[in-house]
Amino acid sequence: MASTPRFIQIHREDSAALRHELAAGLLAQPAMVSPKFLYDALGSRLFDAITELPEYYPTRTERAIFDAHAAAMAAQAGTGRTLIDLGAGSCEKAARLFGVMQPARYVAVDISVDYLRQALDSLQRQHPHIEMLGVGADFSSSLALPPEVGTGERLLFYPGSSIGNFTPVSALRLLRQVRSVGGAGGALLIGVDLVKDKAVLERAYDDPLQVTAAFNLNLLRRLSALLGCDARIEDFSHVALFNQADSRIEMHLQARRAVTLRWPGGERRLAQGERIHTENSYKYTVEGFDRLLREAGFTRTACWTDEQRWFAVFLAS
Ligand code: AVI
Repeated sequence: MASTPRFIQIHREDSAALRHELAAGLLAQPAMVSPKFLYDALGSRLFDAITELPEYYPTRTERAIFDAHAAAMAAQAGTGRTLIDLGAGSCEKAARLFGVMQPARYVAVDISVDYLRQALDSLQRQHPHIEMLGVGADFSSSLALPPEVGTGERLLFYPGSSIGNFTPVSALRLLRQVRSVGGAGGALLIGVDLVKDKAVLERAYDDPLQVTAAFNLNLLRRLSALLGCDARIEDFSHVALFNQADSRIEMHLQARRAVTLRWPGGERRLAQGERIHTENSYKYTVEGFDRLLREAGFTRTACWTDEQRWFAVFLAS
């Protein structure tokens, strides 16, 4: 019987590479910064606050789908698997499934094991019969898991529609890697946000309380800290819009006046109204995402949605 989780840190942050990536993005036309920079300690807290907002429907809608259909999902996926939680964070979403899924082993993957330690320690006390492993890995560029994950049948879990933050080409690449990491008999349980009314979408990403604005603007603090430039929050405003042609919500930071960002070795001038593109959140149709899963090599799929068809959970094997 396991009593303490194990932790393995694979990913090491390379600050020179991060600075290089940030500078290259700022110098691009149009300027962009990867959404991964949104998640420092404050950014992660602001994102947690977003998930509590009435306008941000994805979190509660996905939770309702799991509450209504977890037993059916477990019946199809099979119990006693190794549950691999991609981007586990607080591990809360996976923990809610332990009762029905009865995993033999739980592997929580996040960029840093430090985020996982507390959550996994307390989860282990509540579920001493489940072997637990924390893996610090950045799977956004490539998904590789250490041998300690073991040889049990794998169920990969990727909730929250985080797949929407990848371009469809990168999403396909990640899904192919998930299929290969799952191995023979592997399966994937994934949450996907669906296309809906533009007004509903835009309100979810531009809430009246301005929590999403703070989440986006906080990126400027990260920029200043990592790159050593003096990006002033009051010089920018939050913009969120639904790009119908590409089926994605886009977040931008728009210069309120002409701004020059200077850092050691470079500078970027932004005219008034010019934008830094900070995030895409792709919205799929059920048919479109099913096609993507099949293109990635999954052959059997099942899908559950809420009554309004705002969000979908797919099980693919
Ligand atoms: C993490 N990800 C799925 C969120 C989304 O909806 O794309 C990030 C987010 N950005 C603004 N609000 C929430």
